[in-house]
Amino acid sequence: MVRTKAPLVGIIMGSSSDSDVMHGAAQILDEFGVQHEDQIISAHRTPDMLDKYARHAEKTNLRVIIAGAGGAAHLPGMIASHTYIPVIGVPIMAYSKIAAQMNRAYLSSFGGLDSLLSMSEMPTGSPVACVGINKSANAGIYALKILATESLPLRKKLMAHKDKQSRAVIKESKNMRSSGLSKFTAKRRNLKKVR
Ligand code: RP5
Repeated sequence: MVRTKAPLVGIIMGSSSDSDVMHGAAQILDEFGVQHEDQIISAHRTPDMLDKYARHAEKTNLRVIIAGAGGAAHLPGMIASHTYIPVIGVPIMAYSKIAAQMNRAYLSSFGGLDSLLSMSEMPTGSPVACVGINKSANAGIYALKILATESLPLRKKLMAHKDKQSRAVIKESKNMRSSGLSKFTAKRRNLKKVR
């Protein structure tokens, strides 16, 4: 475990409804023992908080900010325009359980593409590194990679993580080869049902 005392990563999101998706970033950082500070900051509902958060992030020496938002998703770009700290954006396919229960539209009209473009198409000057739609775990891994440029223990842990991924695929491939695709698929479906 690579335990850090102060938070190195800031995780922010536009709404509490983003938390289920953004949890993926926290999980991977927790797995690596990297502290993170999590907050809800809305670019359009709490615009005054953007600058304050950027100042706070610089003062507390956060190294990376992971910002998730759905819809027009200004949050990552606006935070990036307020600070030198690298920002990784997570486009969110907005999902509101409450709206769904009330039979109201609960998905963004463009299925997250609106948010992805809001982040990846930042005009020159305030870039946001953007992961795929709802791919918050990738944002976490990318943050770890940034941190690993200054931390040997973290670098070693990331390499071990990659090795683990490779071994898992090799094991699955061996199983598929020996059982054949039909049996392999049936077994996999059963496992899913048990889970
Ligand atoms: C964005 O609008 C948030 O990031 C969220 O993804 C989306 C919907 O927000 P709620 O209406 O669920 O608060 O600002």
